[in-house]
Amino acid sequence: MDAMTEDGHASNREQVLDALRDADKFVVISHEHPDGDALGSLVAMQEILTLLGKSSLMFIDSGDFPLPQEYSFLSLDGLIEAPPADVDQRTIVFLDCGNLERTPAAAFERAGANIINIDHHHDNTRFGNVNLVVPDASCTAEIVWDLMHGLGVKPTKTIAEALYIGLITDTGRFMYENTGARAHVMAAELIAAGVDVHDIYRRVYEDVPYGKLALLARGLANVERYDDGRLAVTTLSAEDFNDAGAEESYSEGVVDHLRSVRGTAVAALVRERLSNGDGRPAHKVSLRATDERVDVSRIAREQGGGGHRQAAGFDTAMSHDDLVAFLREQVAAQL
Ligand SMILES: [Mn+2]
Repeated sequence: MDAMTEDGHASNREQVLDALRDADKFVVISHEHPDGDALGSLVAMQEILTLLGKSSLMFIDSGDFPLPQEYSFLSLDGLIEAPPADVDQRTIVFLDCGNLERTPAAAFERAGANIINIDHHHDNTRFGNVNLVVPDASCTAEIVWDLMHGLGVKPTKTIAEALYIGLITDTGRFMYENTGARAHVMAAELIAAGVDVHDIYRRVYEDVPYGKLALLARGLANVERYDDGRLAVTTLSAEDFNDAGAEESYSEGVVDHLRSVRGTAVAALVRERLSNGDGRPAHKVSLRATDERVDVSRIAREQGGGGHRQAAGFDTAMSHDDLVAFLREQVAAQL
């Protein structure tokens, strides 16, 4: 890749390419509540390995279904929802996972596991046997795209569409700070390989179920602003989801409406978990930074979460008042 700002990046890339070439059996896996980059990277890597003649399976936890409807058209060939019987013989490829806590993959953490870790989160814990962490990459799909070239694979339409979805969703359609010339070069190549830009736009950003709009209306109605608007917080309760007829994934994007407001330094969405009562905290907090002095991944890490400087998240059992007090304190400390 052009961006080699990290020590050892080139040798890590070669190590990962060797590991992908040498093994014959894989499981590809990503984080819980997979977003466009997680799913795009998974589907693309699955197809790349399959084209190389490897036996590859793609793991998505059964609890993550139904997938967000905007990605439901992606091909899920090779999907498994539980670890396969021969998991011990397979190399595990983690994509877009900053740490092992953000994956439903406890079953894959075992002694002697051979793990390849491919990611762009700057706070990645380097949990793999081989790690390719490229914080300058706009998305994990961009790293997969680079590896695809290294492996001599030509993008099929499936690969091109999957990588393009990772690219547009993680760059906010080429508008976020992480968007560089490389993202546009990648887009140009994927379009040449068969991506129908308008068709993907319609599938991912239009064709919105009404429940998503109804949930957004609630999210906008519940906004609270603190400290002259520097912190904007909105809340979606289980009742809001129910009243709106919304699925859990429909809250994706709500927080971005708050971030766009003048004077906002940090926007937060606090949503109640609808699924899995397996002892996890009841609320999930998504953070977005608008002020470049603020690193929201630092705030998330204080609570055991993680992410990027401008987008991060964590789970919490705090009361609403305690949570707001915590966020105000953390934002003030960084401004
Ligand atoms: Mn990503």
